[in-house]
This record gives sequence, structure tokens and C-alpha cells, in this order.
Amino acid sequence: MMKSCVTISLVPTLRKGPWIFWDDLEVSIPKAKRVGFDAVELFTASADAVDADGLAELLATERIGLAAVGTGAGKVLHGLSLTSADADVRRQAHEYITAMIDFGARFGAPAIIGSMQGNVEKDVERAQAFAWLTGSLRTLAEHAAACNVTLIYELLNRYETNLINRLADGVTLLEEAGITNVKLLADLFHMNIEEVSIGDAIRNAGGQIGHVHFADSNRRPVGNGHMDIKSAVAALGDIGYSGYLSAEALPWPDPNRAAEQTMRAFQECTRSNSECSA
Ligand code: LER
Ligand code: MN
Repeated sequence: MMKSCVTISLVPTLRKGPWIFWDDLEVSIPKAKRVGFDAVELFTASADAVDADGLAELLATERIGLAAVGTGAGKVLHGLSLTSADADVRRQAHEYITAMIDFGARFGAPAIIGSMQGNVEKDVERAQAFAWLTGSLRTLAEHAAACNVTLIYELLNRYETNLINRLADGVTLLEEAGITNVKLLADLFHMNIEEVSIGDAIRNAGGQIGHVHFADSNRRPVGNGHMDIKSAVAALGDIGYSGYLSAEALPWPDPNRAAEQTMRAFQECTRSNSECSA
């Protein structure tokens, strides 16, 4: 059975970003629970920006899970990337993600590598950028395995990375490099831009999918765009996906209504694919 999740960003300087809740954890975690979510996904400035003991207490009190932790702030706030031409930046990116893996692992939550994968930078050979990327994914995945969590690698659209953009290329990348303990993140917003068929892409990636970002074509909460969410969720059903549909979407028209709309869409789509009209 698929599970519901909602994102919380604790980085006020990124207000325009695609995260539903923005308040302190003391406010947003109880709100997420009230709306009915199974879990929250956190986007934080760094691993030490959150009081882990306080978070543990809140999650236990509200009886809600931590589904995943994002690492994108490493790039957007701190300028780090696993494929930077600068070896020191790559090393810091590695350390930053390692700390996020450790932070999430305390809660059984995997870390997500999205923006931190970076780009093939000017004057860097494409093969070199991929060697850095796969080398890092391998080492970070081994560290994650030692912490009993997987590592999540997210395919982003072409306006965010020039590495790879489609699920099938993610599957090939991991297979060819022989990397294990990494699952792919299917972000429906990115997929809407890059995939020929969202349903086919999901079915072909199958068990390699470990997390889903649940958003509509315009990145608003599902039901506010032209995404054929029914066929996307049907494809996830076909592959037996039992992970999270995590609302990484714009808080439109406001966080509370965005959360409620997401929950309505989630319930309709997972109750019975044939009834899904979101
Ligand atoms: C991160 O999950 C993502 O989807 C990127 O587009 C960052 O905004
Ligand atoms: Mn995403």
C-alpha cells in the first residue's frame, strides 16, 4: 500500500521553493498529522540545523514517520555539488551528504541526492563528471547501507541538471556502475517534462523506484494541473510500489489548502485507481 507524505522546509530564504509546510516543526508536524499524512519529508539547511532529539520527540508524540531527508540545500545554500570541477567542493559535498545520511538514519529515513548531483561543468569532460557522480553514489550508498538505510538518487529535469533526466537513464547508470543500495526518485513534476510516458517510465524502472515526489504538471498540489495522475498511480500499483507519495509541491494557494488538496488527491488515487479524478 502506498503511503502519504508531506514536505516541510526549514529554510526560510527559499520561500519560493516546492515545499508545502514552512513553519517550525512544532507547528508543521502536528498539522501534517491532522491532515492525515503518514510521514513528513524534511528539507533543512544542514544535518545539524535540526534538533534531532526534539524531532524524535515530536514524531513519537504525533505518531508520524520521517520518510526522507533532502540534501538540496547543500547546493542552493552552500554551493556544493558532487560533480564540481573543484575537488574541495566535491569533498565538502560528500561530507555534507554523509552527515545527512547519518541524521536521517536515526529515523530510518533515507537521504535524497537531487540538486547535489550537480552538472557537467564548463571545461569538465562528460565522462569525468559521471565518474565523480558514480564514485560518490557508490561510497555514499555503502555508508548508507552501514546505517541500514538506502540512498535515493533523483532524476531532475533538463533545466536543473545536464547529467541525466529520465528514470531509464538512472536505471542504466546504476546497473552499468554496479551500484547497489541506491533507489531512484520518481518526481512527477520532472517526469512530466522529460518522459515520453510517465506510466511506461514507472513500469520499466519497476523495483528501482524507492521514493516518489507527488506534484502536478505545474508543480502545484496534485489536482491543480494537467497531469494524468490516474495513470501514474496505476503504474505505481502495477510495479507493487509501497513507498511514499511525498508532496513536494508549491504551497499553492497556501500551505494548509495545499496539504488538504494533496491528501484528497492521494486518497482518491490510492483508494481505487478507477475512481481517481484528481
Ligand atoms: C528536489 O527534490 C527537486 O525536485 C528539485 O527540483 C529541487 O527543487
Ligand atoms: Mn523532487
